[in-house]
Amino acid sequence: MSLVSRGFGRREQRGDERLPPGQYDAGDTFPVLSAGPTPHTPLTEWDLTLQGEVDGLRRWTWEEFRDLPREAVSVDIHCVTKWSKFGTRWEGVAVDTLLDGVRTESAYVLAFCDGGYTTNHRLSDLTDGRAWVVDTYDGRPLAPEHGGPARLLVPHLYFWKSAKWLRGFALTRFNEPGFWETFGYHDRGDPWLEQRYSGD
Ligand SMILES: Nc1nc2c(c(=O)[nH]1)N[C@H]1C(S)=C(S)[C@@H](COP(=O)(O)O)O[C@H]1N2
Ligand SMILES: [Mo]
Repeated sequence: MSLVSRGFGRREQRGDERLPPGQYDAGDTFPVLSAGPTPHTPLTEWDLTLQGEVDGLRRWTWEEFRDLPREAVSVDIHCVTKWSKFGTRWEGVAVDTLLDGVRTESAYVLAFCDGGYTTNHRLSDLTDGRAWVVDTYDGRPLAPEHGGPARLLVPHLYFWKSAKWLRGFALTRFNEPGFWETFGYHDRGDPWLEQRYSGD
């Protein structure tokens, strides 16, 4: 077996059990990856809605959203372009809190955003304390380029599943691929199973 590092000019961090296969530690950097321009929706026009196959539309204005029970989370994040970032600190509202009292037959969710980006999820990936709508990063209001005023955070899946500039969720009975999922990325995107592209 060769001891020569494969490293494509990047530090390889073997042996760090926080790194999913094929990923590297981005350290203190926090790359910005956006498919289009950064939207700047005024908070007075912002709302978050839960729609689709639900027993009734739910809608929160910015102030109502800010009054919901909040949680602080510290999580590792993993981008499909292979950087990972450890111990990122966020605050926001658990998706469980938004779904409290909602009756639905849906097993799928399409997250939608200002700017038109979408990403699909199994509802089960957003519940049981595994997903949040976050509006602060590292103790400060979430910067627009990273998805402010609020973004979805689903740290157990590749980071394209964490929709920036989130405006709501459409609950759907059938799975509808989102933006990157229609361009050949994996439907679920579990970094530990290295589900980067459809077929992985
Ligand atoms: N609305 C929206 N959300 C998005 C994206 C985007 O282009 N638009 N890019 C996704 C991708 S591919 C990644 S890796 C992360 C990047 O988040 P960051 O820019 O905060 O690092 O946001 C995801 N969420
Ligand atoms: Mo990404």
